[in-house]
Amino acid sequence: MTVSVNFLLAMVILVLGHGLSAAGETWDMPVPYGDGIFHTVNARAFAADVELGTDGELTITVHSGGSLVRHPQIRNSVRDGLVPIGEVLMSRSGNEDAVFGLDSVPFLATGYGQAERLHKASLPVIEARLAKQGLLLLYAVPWPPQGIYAGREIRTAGDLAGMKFRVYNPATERMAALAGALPAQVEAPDIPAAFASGRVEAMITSPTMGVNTRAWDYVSHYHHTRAALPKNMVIVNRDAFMALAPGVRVAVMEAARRAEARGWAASRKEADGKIAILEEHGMMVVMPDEELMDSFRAIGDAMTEEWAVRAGDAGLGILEAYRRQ
Ligand code: PCA
Repeated sequence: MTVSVNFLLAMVILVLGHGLSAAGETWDMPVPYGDGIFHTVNARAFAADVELGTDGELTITVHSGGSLVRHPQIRNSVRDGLVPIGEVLMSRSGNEDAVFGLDSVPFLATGYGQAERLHKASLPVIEARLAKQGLLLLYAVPWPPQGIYAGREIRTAGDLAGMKFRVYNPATERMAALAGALPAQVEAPDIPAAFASGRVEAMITSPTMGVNTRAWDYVSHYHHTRAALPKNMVIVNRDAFMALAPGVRVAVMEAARRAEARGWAASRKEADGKIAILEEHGMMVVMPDEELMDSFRAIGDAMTEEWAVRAGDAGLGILEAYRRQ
């Protein structure tokens, strides 16, 4: 009898003790893109790693597709501590600070090797600018190279003139404007509706996003221009991060390191398979000839110069470091 009372007591303590450790902190993590997108899959794997690595002391709940916070508000929500952590497209903030827009300057870095070097060259400045806003960078992962979707074949950038063109950051807006197109900022979850309503008729984005939004329902041609590899970044509110126990912080950083490696590897694998899916759905996939590339490179060169002027000395330092590597 005594034994069984003790046993029961032990069970109660065990359950309570487990309850206490399981009742660690929970963080909401808004991410802008949908569940099928590899960035979101990676964010969920990151959250699972954190859960495991902290023994349940920190649980991160990923809210996809802008469901908790819409993309335009995610950065400020993390900065202001409304949510502790979130994912954003780094180059959305390119108007506020040119350095955030560097990875989207067209034709500056068009492959993964270049994108990696550009990221490394810009990382110290990016981290310093984020720190000024009370933000820490946990990891950053590029989208696959950006191509152009349209309802007919584009032979030169000038063919975009007059087209209502979906853009997603200041750099794509500028690129569209320089080509004579009519840029319209449309958030990713709204792309199908924007095409369906005629608000836009062409866009620049990755093969990933083309498949995710069923581009074949609205346009016929995909041009694999590989204009840039814009990155998503996962940022955390520094005060929220510093409030975590030291061991939890270490586990979060380790999960972030793994997420970055996993994300780059996943991104590298995306384009070929997604382009094949576009083709399977009847889209014409255009590998650009020199004329098309030259016309876009001219826009890219102009934008690189504009970027350097806006980014000042820090920007020149980054470009030099990038070109030196
Ligand atoms: N997808 C995001 C940004 C770049 C990309 O490939 C988008 O289209 O919104």
